[in-house]
Amino acid sequence: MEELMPGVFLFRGYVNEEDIFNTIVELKAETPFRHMVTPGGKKINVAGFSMGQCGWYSDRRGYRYEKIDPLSNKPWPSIPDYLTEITGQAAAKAGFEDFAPDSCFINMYKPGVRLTAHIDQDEQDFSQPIVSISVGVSAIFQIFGEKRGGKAFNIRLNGGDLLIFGGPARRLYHGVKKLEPQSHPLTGDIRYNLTFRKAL
Ligand code: MD6
Ligand code: FE
Repeated sequence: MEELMPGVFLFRGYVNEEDIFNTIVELKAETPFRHMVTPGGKKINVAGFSMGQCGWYSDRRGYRYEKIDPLSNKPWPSIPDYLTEITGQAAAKAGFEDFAPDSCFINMYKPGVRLTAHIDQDEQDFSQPIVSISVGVSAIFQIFGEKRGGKAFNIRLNGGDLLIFGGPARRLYHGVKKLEPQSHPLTGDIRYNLTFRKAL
């Protein structure tokens, strides 16, 4: 574990990508990746869906956590126990003792897709970190600071890496640079990122 800046902890090659890739393949058959829209009506370029007791959702009505998937009218699939364990253990090593995620958002990136700078602030308790796991091709994760622009702190996230974003970093602007075309033995040219949260 490396602390890259206060509240940002990187665990290189911490997870088994194959297990997580298999989980994603199972889940996406039931709960498809979808492009949501912002409250302003813009299509979000990164496709995603959730697991857990609630899922992050965005449409014309705003950003929020939904207990029922508005697309299927069914609850989100549950978070597999092995992922609750891995993320809880890593969080504890970084000093977040009682992290128990109730939601995980799964993002899918194709080449050319980027995630614009944002703050994750739809959760109830900002003393709880977000734990991120990357699978597939690598991407550059950028941390900007308290404002959207300016010079970023760049972190290359590879498949298998786990990142903790908490404490003083929890509400900093961050994003993901445009995905470069690359090839990965499990995922082809795709990157997945899973962000585990305590939302409620
Ligand atoms: C991604 N991650 O890595 C997007 N947010 O694809 C995030 O937006 C993120 O990695 C909060 C905390 C950790 C993250
Ligand atoms: Fe985020």
